[in-house]
This record gives sequence, C-alpha cells and structure tokens, in this order.
Amino acid sequence: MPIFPSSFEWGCATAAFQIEGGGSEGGKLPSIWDTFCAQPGRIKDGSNGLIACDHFHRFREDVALMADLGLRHYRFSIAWTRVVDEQGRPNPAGLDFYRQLLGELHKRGITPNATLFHWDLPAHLPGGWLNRDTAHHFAEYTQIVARELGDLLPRVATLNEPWCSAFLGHDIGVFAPGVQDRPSSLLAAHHLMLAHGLGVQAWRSVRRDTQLGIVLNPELCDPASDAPVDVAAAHMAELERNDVFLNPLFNREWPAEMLKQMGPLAEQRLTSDAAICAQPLDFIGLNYYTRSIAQAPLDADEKRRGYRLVPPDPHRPDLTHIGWEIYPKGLDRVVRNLLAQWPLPPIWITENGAADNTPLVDAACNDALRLHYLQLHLAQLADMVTSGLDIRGYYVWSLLDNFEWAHGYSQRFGIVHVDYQTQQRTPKASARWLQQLISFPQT
Ligand code: IFM
Repeated sequence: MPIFPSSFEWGCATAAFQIEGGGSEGGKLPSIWDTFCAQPGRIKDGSNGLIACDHFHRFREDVALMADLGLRHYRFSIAWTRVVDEQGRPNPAGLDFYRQLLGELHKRGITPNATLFHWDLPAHLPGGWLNRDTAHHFAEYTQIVARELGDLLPRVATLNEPWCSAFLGHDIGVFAPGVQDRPSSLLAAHHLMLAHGLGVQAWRSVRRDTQLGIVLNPELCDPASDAPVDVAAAHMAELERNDVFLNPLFNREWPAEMLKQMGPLAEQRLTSDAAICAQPLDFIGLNYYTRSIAQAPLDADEKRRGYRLVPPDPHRPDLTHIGWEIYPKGLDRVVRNLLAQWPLPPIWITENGAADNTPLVDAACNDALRLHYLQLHLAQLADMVTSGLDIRGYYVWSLLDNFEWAHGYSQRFGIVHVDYQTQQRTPKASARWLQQLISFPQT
C-alpha cells in the first residue's frame, strides 16, 4: 500500500449535472446541457441528465456510502440553474436542496468542497460564454451562494476545467453549446477566466473565511516524434491547455500565438480584465487522467489550432475503456511542469480515475482495470508527496457511475456501480481497495 501523510485528505468527486437528476424539480431551470442533450446525435446513447443517478432524492444514501468507504472529503458542484431564477434572484427550493446535502455531510463528518460551475450554464443567458455579461451574471450567482450557503462551505472552486467549456464547447463542438469556431473558443476562455476573477471578488465581498480556488485540467502533450514540426505542435497544444488558463491567474498576458488565433475578437479583452482575473487564490485543483500526443496539423481546423492530436492505437493493452492511455508518470510530469512555470498555491488533485465498464455479476463488480489504474496513480502520487511536493489531498473521480457528457451513460467512472433501472448502488472492488488504503496506518 502506498503511504501518505496522516494529514492527507481523501475524498471523492461528482458534478451536479452528472448525478443529480431532479431535472425540473423545485424550479430548476434548463442548462445548456439540457438543450444540448435534446439535439439528436449529440449524446452517444441519446440520453440526458434529467434523472441521472437520482442523487437529488438519494443524497442521504450517497453520503452514507461515502462515510462507509472512509471518504472524509466530498467535491461536488452546485447547479447554477437550481439556485438562481431567471431574474437572477435566489431560488429558495434549490438552495434548500444544497442546505440539506451540506447538513447531511456535516452529520457524517465529511468536509465539502463545492465547485460553482461544472459546465451546466443556464440556457436562458443570451450568448452564453461568448457574451461578456455572462461573467457578471456568474459573479451575481456567486454572491448569492456565498450569502446563502457560505457558512457551510469551507472550500470553494469557481470553475471546473474551463478548457472543456471553452474548447470542447466552442471549437471542437462536442460539448454544449456545440459551437465550432476557433476565435470564439478563445473568447469563451477569456470570459470564463473573467468570470473566475469576478466570482472570487464577489465571494470575498461577502465572506473572507472561505478557501477559494479553481480547478483546471492542464495537460502534458508529448510530440509524436522529434521532428521540429511535431515538437512545435505539442507546444501549441500545451499553450492552449495550460497558458490560456494559468497566465491570467498570475497577471501574465496570453501567448502571442493564442492572441493571433483570436483575430479581431482579441479586442474584446479589456486591459482592465487582467487584474480582475489575477485574484490571489488559496488553492488550485488539478484534474489528471492521461497525456496527449501531438503532431503537425494536417487539415484546416487543425492548422487553425496549430496541432493535431494522435489518439492511441485502440489495441494497446494500456488503455482505459474510454480509450485513454494509462500514464501515471504524467501526473508527476504535469505537476512539475506547472510548478516550473507558475507560482501555484497548494495543490489538491481534484479528479483522477478511469472508465471501466465491467458489469455487475452476482451483485459484485470486479473493476480490475480501475483498480490497476488507481494503484498506479496513487503509488505515483505517494512518491510525489514524499519528495516534498505540496499536494494536500486526492479526490477520486467519481463516487458513482454517472452521465459522462457526450458519452451518455456508456462510460462508467464510478467506484460505486449504479444500476440505472433500479438506482441500486454497489461498491466495486476499487472502492473496497480505496477504503483499505485510507484506513491504512499513515506517516
Ligand atoms: O466526467 C468528467 C468530469 O465531469 C470532468 N473531468 C473529467 C471527467 C471524466 O471525463
């Protein structure tokens, strides 16, 4: 068993749209993911998040499961669409759901870590992240959460993986809202970071006793060969993935390459935005799953981006069921790369996990692939912590099998199996291993 300091925090992570369901209960409004799911062909299995894991009604059972597994920390997201109405006023019924959830966590000795935005943008906001006003609406929503729930929330992240909202949502178009336009994706990225900065200011205008941060999914991108064109492509991929989000946090300008790709839209970035984005933070959350391999761009879209990603050969044995390479060394490499470039605050690994679609057989799920993945990554993490890196905790993704965005329910990331017909929860072999690890004597 890998050994961690006794102060190390162990938790699991989820996100509202992926588990809650309760699609229109208590005045919940549609998000851009609801409208995206309703468009034919967007979601692999044609599913949606209206019921998901029915956590909205079963949260007590889910919190009991966490407690049983020895998880003392829980990262979840608050659905903006549940807690604020169309006029931007607090929605008491939605806020009450989170108050009850937080009460239950408190009762079980589990510390919450809430993310304010995990992609489920209210559908009624005109222009979404392409409209600067959305950043101001985010700050208003943040202030409502700070006022209404702030006393129950010791740690809060503004955004989860803004790269996905910006680039998967507005360049590749496989995520809501499904736009495919390179300059727009960069404008969305800018507005997301502006929302982050305005959100931190708004929260701190209400309370100053909350640890505030952001959750990013920086990536390690290796070139497919030593050829200079491939090396340059990998560099471009890392600029997009890392510098676009980390530079604003430290009041550094975007790389010239990214500003050039934005064209005339770059004028919508105001000089005064830089200081707003660079609010001092108490922590940074890093999500790590795999690495990428890049080569020189071939088609027009890739040339606009400056790189082409090469998916791993699907026959390789070291892939998870979603097709991502199992590369634990990357966790160490990516954290050290970031620390060499940016003065990061203390780090939490806010997501790490694997898609393993092993079915339930005789009421048991032997998810050996996930177990293997977690063992490798936690051994890697233990070495990193022992070597002195300031990493304070780990949240496995995810507590439950859940709605995996464009993959619908076809990919299972949970350490607990969910039967979507009966909503029965069954801890998998990986959950039992993690339970043992957490209870193992630590230094
Ligand atoms: O399910 C997602 C999560 O919402 C954000 N990070 C990556 C996970 C796995 O794809």
